[in-house]
Amino acid sequence: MIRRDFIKHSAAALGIAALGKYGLSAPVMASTVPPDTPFTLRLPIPPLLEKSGTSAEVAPLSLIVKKDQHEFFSSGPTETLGYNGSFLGPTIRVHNGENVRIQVDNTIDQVTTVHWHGLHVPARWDGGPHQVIEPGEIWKPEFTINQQAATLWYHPHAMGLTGEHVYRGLAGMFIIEDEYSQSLALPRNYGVDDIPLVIQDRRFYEDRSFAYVRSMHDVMHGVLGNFLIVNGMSKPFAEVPRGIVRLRILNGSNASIYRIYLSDDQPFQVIASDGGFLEKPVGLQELVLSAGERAEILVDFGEASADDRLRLMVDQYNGNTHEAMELRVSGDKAEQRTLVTELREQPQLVESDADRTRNFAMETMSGRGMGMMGGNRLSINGKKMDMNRIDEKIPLGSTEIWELENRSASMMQLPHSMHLHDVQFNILERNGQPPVPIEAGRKDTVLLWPNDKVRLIARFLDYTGVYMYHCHMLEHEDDGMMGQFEVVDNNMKI
Ligand SMILES: [Cu+2]
Repeated sequence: MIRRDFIKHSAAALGIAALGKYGLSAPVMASTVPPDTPFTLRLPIPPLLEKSGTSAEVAPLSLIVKKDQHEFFSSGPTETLGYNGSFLGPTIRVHNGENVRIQVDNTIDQVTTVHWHGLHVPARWDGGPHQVIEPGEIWKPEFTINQQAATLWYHPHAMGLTGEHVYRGLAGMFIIEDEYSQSLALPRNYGVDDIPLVIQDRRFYEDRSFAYVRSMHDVMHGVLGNFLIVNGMSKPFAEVPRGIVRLRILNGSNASIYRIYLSDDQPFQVIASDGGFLEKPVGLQELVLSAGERAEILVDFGEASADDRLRLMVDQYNGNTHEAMELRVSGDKAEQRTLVTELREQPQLVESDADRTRNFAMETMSGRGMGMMGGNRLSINGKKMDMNRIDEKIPLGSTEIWELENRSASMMQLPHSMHLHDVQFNILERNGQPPVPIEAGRKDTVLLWPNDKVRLIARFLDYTGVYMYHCHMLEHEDDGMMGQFEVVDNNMKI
């Protein structure tokens, strides 16, 4: 079902691309830099950043936002941004219940923020557009991890700058473990049989600089690239042991929707979605992730012989197919040799839990007489983001159904990827049908193809304050496809 949708909408996207070329402003044509020999360089594994030592005064986890240079091509470097390193950032790993202190030093000459995508934290530490870190300033968030094991991530969220900052390299993984996740028979040797994969696409000019330009075409379709990179490298290889290997996959692209599969259509098991484990593994041969979504999968190399090679394949929704990386079986035996059958009970919120329903129309045209070249192209409920406007007030402790609708004008059929801060939600329905198994777990980001309707349900607990909801196609977000909800404690009013 997902594949059919992907192919159908891919075809539509090719149609749009043609329309974009002639009907709207032309995209910037980045040249094709000749690729280096594929599968000769080892997949970089982001270093772990975690609490060390047990002394009373443990140093905060340090993230330094900096300008740097990174080699995507052997012919020379590209100007980039990174956290601590030259591109992307370390993998932050924490344990549920842990008190986490972080220090973010902004050493670049623009404002930035750090948003913990998928993390349930007080609004003042959420790292949205209100928690600006000025150039030269330091931000010191501190919060207690208050949720189950999951693969989350972090990235900037400054007003109007998110897309550019992520594109230049600011993003990293954020892994939560808990006692339950550590009791499961799952691979957990980071970088060996538990491998983080940040998948992104980029386009470059001939001088190897990023072609990050927001033409009108790019705002509408997102800045898509013809180069696929995994952990900041084009076509790397990774050695995997003979046995069960866990891949934590993040679609960290600005806007691309990916169909991810293995060469020879080798089956795999999906064990986790955005916010934690599924109840049971789901056997699949392909997976669709929109920008911001994550999945954990298990691949069984138990029957493989040393030197067997498998490719991780990624189709972009605009039609490109990539051999993203090579998985090369080593002589080592994996610690984990068998697949699990049960993962974790995940209580679901149901329709009757809801206190109220809200409606959100993700619109491409405002429908208020704006022409094709008009200003208000992308909006939610006809409104563009306004930092000084609270769009929804939500009583603390309440449970709400949010009905999302991708209401695209017939001339401009665009997908969207809706992300809610603060909560993990359950999908009640997609187009009147119950969610497919991999969408039935905890989610914080959901893909809406043109004209899709998704009903989700979430409970707003623990923290008051202002949070964002927005399209995670970052050029849509930066164009204003974002709103603010404030969780309010009515009992505190006199
Ligand atoms: Cu969008």
